[in-house]
Amino acid sequence: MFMQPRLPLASLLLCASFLVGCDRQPADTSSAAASVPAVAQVQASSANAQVQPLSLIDKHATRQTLALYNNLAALRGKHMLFGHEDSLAYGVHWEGDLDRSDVRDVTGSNPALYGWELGGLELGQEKNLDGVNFKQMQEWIKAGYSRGAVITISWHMYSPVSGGNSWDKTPTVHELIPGGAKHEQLKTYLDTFVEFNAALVATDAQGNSHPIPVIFRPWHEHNGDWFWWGKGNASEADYIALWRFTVEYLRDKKGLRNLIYAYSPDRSRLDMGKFEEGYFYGYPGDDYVDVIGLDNYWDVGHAANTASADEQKANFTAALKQIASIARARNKIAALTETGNNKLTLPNFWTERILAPTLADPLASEITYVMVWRNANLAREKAEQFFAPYPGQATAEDFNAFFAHPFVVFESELPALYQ
Ligand code: BMA
Repeated sequence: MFMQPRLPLASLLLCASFLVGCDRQPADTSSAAASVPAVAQVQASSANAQVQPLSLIDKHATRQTLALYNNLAALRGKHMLFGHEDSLAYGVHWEGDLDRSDVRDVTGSNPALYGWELGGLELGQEKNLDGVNFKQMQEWIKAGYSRGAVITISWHMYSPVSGGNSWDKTPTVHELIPGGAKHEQLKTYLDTFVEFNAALVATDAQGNSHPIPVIFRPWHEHNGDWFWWGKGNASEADYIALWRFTVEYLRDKKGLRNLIYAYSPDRSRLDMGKFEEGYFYGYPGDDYVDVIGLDNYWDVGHAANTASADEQKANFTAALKQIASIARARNKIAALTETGNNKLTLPNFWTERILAPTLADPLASEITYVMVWRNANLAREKAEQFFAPYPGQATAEDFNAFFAHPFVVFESELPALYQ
């Protein structure tokens, strides 16, 4: 195991020009982290002078939140951040450590992006549906941010109508939207996040505190039929109303200024021949979305996908191209908001199924980040479920090759994303 020092952005961008063949030689680390140029500064240089700053749907977003968005945009085609859900909370063979990650156990670095999940917060539970203590989660979020990493949050919300979990298909959405019988309940549920978010505060070098930017990804995979907010369990109009209300409540009514809103349909229910038509099912509108996301487990060896590996790789590339193009047309960024091959059974998964098909096309490689899902703790959950390797796992070596590739950014190599 080894820890690489942060790579100053200038050298990242230099490496980036060719994507391959650029050795990860950490440049002069004697210059302190403070002197690492922000992407925004580099963007102002002649090489990127034509890049227009993007804007968020929250016109009053904090400086750091807007900087994150534009710095992610500036990485397009050059680098992709690697993320992992619940990375610091537990691993396949460990639990209880406060500063550990399966990703770091294998590569020496934490992921560049941390996914966290709120399911159960709305019920007043101390722990989320996967056993993560919310107070500790706040500490991990602060720690990740203090190291320069990115935070994203999803929410497998329980149904306020049936009391069942998010996979309970009881029609619920119509009752939650304005005018619905459970609308007030939705507000109290959202309030639990407002309170949770209030604790996500950091202090800058000048001693001023600010809220930690969060890529907020509610109501995901809505074009599938497995969640109560999904297709078939809610009408498209009601889904859109739910999304819009969520944004308006958090942004306009509660004044949260640190959120970047990510929209993420599921690839398994998208017909590649009619991608946009399917992708925009339930789209709440350009004024309600910042990240053009996609959850894609389908093209990376999903058990039910009978297509050949080559077809899957081609579709993986094509799907990334589609979302990158949708994002470009709307002056937004694209991201692979969830992906992974459960139990990592495919050889060379990282380089052959994620990296190569991403780099296969310049537009596809405009994806700003890729996040894999959680590594369930085997002893506690008594079921094998993991999407990142742990030491000794069959893809660990290939994961290190993925880590070592200049296109892929882990926490140890992050440029300054918040300036
Ligand atoms: C699913 C699985 C479940 C988990 C849920 C919410 O994809 O990982 O085990 O409870 O996400 O995190």
